[in-house]
Amino acid sequence: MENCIFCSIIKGDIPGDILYSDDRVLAFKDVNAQAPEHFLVIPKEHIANANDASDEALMGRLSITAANVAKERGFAEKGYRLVMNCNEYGGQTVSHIHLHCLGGRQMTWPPG
Ligand code: DGP
Repeated sequence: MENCIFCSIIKGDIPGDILYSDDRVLAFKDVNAQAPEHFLVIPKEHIANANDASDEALMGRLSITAANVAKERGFAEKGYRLVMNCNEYGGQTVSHIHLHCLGGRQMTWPPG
């Protein structure tokens, strides 16, 4: 989609620190890391947010990819947090659905 920063990363028009890529999803480091480990997993098709998601296999692929990348990077055993923000109250700032994976430190609850 035009003017979508994550679509531009998928196309290679702007650089991303890519951790994993396959036919349907891409994982890359978050530019504004909130933890020692912080990456995003996105679908390669443009879906704005969780309200627009309907492909169960694709949504599952996002989670499984996050777990696999966390394992590869060596922080899965200690644990991590998966977060998907949706729209204004969820704090979503980029309108291309993405799953955050945060790890490498103790997380707290409740989230802000
Ligand atoms: P959210 O607030 O849930 O919409 O998270 C969007 C995240 O995307 C935020 O943590 C920062 C990250 N981000 C925004 N622009 C870029 C970019 O150009 N490159 C990368 N790698 N991450 C970005």
